[in-house]
Amino acid sequence: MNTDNKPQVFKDATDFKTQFCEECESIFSKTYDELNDFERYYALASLIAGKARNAKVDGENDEKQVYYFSLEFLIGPLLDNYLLNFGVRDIVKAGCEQLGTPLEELVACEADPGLGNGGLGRLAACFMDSMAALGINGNGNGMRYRYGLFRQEIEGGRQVEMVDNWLEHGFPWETRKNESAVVVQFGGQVVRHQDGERFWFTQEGGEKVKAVPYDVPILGYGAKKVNTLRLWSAEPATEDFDLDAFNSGDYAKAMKFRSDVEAISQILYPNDAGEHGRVLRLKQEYLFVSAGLQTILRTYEKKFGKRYGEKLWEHLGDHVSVHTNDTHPAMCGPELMRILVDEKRVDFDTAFNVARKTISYTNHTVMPEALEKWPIEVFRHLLPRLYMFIEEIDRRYRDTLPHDVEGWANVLSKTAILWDGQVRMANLSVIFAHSVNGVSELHTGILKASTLHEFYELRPDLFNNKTNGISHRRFLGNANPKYAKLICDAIGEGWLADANQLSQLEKYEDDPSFQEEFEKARRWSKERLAKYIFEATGTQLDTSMVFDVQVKRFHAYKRQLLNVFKILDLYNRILSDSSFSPRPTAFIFSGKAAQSYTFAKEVIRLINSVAEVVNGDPRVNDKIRVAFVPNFAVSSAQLIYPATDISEQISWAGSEASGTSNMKLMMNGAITLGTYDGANVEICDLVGQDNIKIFGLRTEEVDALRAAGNYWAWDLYNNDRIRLGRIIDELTDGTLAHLSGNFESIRDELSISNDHDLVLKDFYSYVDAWDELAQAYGDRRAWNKAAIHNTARSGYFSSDRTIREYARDIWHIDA
Ligand code: DL6
Repeated sequence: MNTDNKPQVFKDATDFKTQFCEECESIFSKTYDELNDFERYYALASLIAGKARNAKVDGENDEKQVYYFSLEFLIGPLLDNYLLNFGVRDIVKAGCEQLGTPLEELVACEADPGLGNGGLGRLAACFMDSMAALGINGNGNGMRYRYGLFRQEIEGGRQVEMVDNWLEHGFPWETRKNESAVVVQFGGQVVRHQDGERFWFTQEGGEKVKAVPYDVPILGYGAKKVNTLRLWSAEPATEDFDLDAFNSGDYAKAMKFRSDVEAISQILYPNDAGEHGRVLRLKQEYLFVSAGLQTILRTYEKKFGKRYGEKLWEHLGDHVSVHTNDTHPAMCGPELMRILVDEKRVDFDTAFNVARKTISYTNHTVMPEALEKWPIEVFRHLLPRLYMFIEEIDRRYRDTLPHDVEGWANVLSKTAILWDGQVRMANLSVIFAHSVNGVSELHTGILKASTLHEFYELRPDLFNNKTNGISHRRFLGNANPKYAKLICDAIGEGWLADANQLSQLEKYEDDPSFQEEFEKARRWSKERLAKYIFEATGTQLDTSMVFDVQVKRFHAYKRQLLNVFKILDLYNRILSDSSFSPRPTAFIFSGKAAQSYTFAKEVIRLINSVAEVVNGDPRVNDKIRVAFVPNFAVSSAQLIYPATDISEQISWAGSEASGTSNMKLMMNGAITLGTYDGANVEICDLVGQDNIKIFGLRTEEVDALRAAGNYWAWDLYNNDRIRLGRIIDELTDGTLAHLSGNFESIRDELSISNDHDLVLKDFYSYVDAWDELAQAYGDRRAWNKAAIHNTARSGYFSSDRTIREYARDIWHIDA
């Protein structure tokens, strides 16, 4: 695939081979032939990274700079994506072929940096891709974790966490920028100074940390724009160490300071591991916020200092947008004020107004337990000067909250920043933002109606929705090469730049030859995945089966358990009723559970135990198979999405903010089996009821059920000992125990929580919906029509659309 107006990176395959071989020699001082595959990959990536860095950059324009602050950027492998964006994939593929190593083999050598937990981090990476594609000055600001999220292995069915040493062999895409390092200060005391009328504060003592940036070029599609993702690493600010300890031979003690500082950028925290109170996490948050803002202000001052003179800082928000991805960068508001007041001598009120004009905030969760809070004592001790700003803003907020507001005391208790000994980061984010958005229509509605309701009543103008999107270039263009080619052959390549053009596929939905090619592409992707799964797990999948996929983080609300219950139900029914013949299906799971999330880890063990039973039982294994693909990551996701027939999106209604695997899968032509939750609702609106399968309680029904307080989950167990009750019994009766024991804790959780996640409640509706959908697979023509229709309607879910909306409504720039 080539792009219009692409810069000439390689004239042809011969030119590519010459440059590639030269790069091999310059990096390794060896010829191409003497290198192994990894070294060849490394040389190719270095060549492409160099071209990305040197690509003609129009970054020096005067247009607004957007800084996207996110503690996670799940960027995935970059090589194949950059070849697509440069428009040289075909040339490079041909050149590699001629040299004797297929491009796919080199691409497979690339490390997959685990710098994110899941949806939130991947969203940030998709946004970087779209900002560059749309020509927006989009700068990513995040952390360069030495170790990514753990690497997941499965032993005896259990998840085992291993270190993700993604930097082990170097990362050819990054450049360390020593000259751009800044100092970030922790701890110490605040000292008041006075000179006549004027007084000011400084933070003395404590710990000084050097934040060193590593820059990754972000190449936009068509290579017209190269932005930067800046990732910060923590190092000691001075080479000081405990000389006495060193001289007396206690090297460990002498180096302790260094390792304490370096620990700040050592690991990424799992997002549901009960991080509250962990000082290291708070340090990470402050480090990337402070370092990012210091850099932004330095760049801005240099560029606009002369133009605006004394009014310089009042114009910050005209030229800079700071977008905060969830609450992890919530300290942007007070930190911006601190720098403006303490270092730039801006008065307090002006600084607050500048901060609010500059900063915007996206909320990504409605789960109350996921709303971040920090104990005041921990916070004040670590960030004493910053805390003073928070306290003062909180005081002023309380003072100005109108006393005639209905339910004043309740409103204050919900919206104040400081409450009950805690700093509430969501409230801090809202109070410092000129825009607060949710990530799907349903989610934004829930924010307004409940999670942030009191804020919404006070300031409805702040709130808006920005339904998430995904990079269609990566998740269809790169991930699904056969289908992407088919699409290009049918409608041209314009859809890569403009995903709305996918709608042109509608005229092919019923076309028998297009359908036939679609089936071939799907079969190829299924075979590719089956091979990968066999090599990773030893599980053999028959590609004529329906591939039914649930891939995402493991969390109770996402209800992987409901899916397992369905599989057990099928298993039991096949064994007890010889006339029962479900559509042959391979159930594929993948995803990680946070290390400390016992329930989620038990569900992983359950899936693997069920897989062991089902796959090993010849009475059923031609009808159902189960596979758990270890170590879910962007790279394995790109193999799974294109091979999927049924996309499982089964969180209970009102729990998933948006979901993005639902979009990636429907874009690849999978049919969604889902609840009316998150962005499923919008998928349903776009594809129509005939091309999606919705089941289960709706949000209003969930709310009503919880409000009524008369749901007794165990009645369902008692009333049906044949199907639902039997499955629950099987958790503890030894049926599934031979891999690594029974599942008492899952049964207990269902009972003690009274089925909080409505697994039992939605069970029948779910199983019936699955049955109908799987049977529909038999009508190949109708199925393929629906699948192609899903792709045709998926243009809306390109992150290009989402970013255009952010640009227009929040950052106020043309894109
Ligand atoms: O907005 C991206 C992504 C959504 O698609 C998911 O629905 C949502 O669960 C996820 N949220 C988070 C935040 N978690 N916490 N805390 O990852 O964001």
